[in-house]
Amino acid sequence: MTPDLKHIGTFFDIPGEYISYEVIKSGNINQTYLVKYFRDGVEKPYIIQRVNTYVFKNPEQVMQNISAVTEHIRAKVKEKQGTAKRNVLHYLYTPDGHNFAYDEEGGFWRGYRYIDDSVTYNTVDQLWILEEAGRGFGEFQLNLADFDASVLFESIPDFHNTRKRFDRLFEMAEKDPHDRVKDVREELKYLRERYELSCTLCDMLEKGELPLRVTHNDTKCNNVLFDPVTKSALAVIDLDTVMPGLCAYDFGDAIRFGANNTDEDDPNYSKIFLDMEKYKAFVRGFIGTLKDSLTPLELETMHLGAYIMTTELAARFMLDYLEGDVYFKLNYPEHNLVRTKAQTVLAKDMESKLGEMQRIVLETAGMK
Ligand code: GN1
Ligand code: MG
Repeated sequence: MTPDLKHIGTFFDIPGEYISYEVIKSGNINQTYLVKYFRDGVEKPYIIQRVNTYVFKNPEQVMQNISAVTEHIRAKVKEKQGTAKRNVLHYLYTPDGHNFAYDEEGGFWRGYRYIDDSVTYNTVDQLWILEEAGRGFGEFQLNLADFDASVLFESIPDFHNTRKRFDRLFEMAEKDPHDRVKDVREELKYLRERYELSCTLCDMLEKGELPLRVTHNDTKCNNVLFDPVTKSALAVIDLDTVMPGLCAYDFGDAIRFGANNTDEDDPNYSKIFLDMEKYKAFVRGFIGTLKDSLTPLELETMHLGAYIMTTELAARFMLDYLEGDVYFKLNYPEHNLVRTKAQTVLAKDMESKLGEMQRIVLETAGMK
């Protein structure tokens, strides 16, 4: 069912004449639309999103986080470059000053101006894109290094608490409400065997061995906007999950997604492996940018973030499959099953490469 986007646009008083919309397919949680208006003789594109309030229970808090983080980055970039016009998003405001609006059915909407001529890359086969995405996410973290994390709400509690994620999965596997455990026996066994390894980073965080930073927490490379001409990263988007977290989670999720040889949900499992050239390219950009701001232990454990983000997501996809597909959007009925298997295959491949992965990070940081 398609909502009336022309009507939604009126909540934000978008100037000009409504022309059309198209559905943006990427993203597993929110519904995203590219909406076009005609103004001053040209087409003006906007992104309009309906936020998934099953996932984000308190969407107004999410918008407060986004606004605080966006303004902080805007000021930082302006200080450095004189202008931040194309480096942060401009959210749409309602006449009464909110950066969100509810529709008549209670749906939660927000929007922003599309940054002119910016592009994203969904699958990455060119190494410069990965390196530049790494630099973009690295800069993002540097820009937030002095941000007061205490003003942030936890938009999804325990988002990367791997231990809790696994515990929830194992509980659901006991209940098996949809009789689906039989489809994931092998993957479940693997995750059980790797439970302690997967909890390494969250245990170190709990013991205070790793510092909590303000992190993005969902660092797919299609969350970086690029300038197609200069080929540089312009802005980091999808700030719904900006929260205190570990640097290794941002590093790891980006590797999990971007350095996979294929799509994260490729049903052709034989194509799935960690491409070490892609890995190196992202490390150059990300670690190259952040190395002086990280502790030796963060650098020594960074590579584990990639493995852990992969087993954690395998556990999350599996949990959703066992629970009856309530969280992630599906393109077909077995989508969560395929995603679970694909992430498990990737984790197994990474496991065999952990030594080399660590060596590359340390070498790039000048520690070897
Ligand atoms: C979800 O919707 P999207 O693509 O931004 C999910 C991430 C997962 C990702 C897997 C809030 O992100 O954590 O890594 O799918 N976001 C949330 O593709 O759960
Ligand atoms: Mg996201």
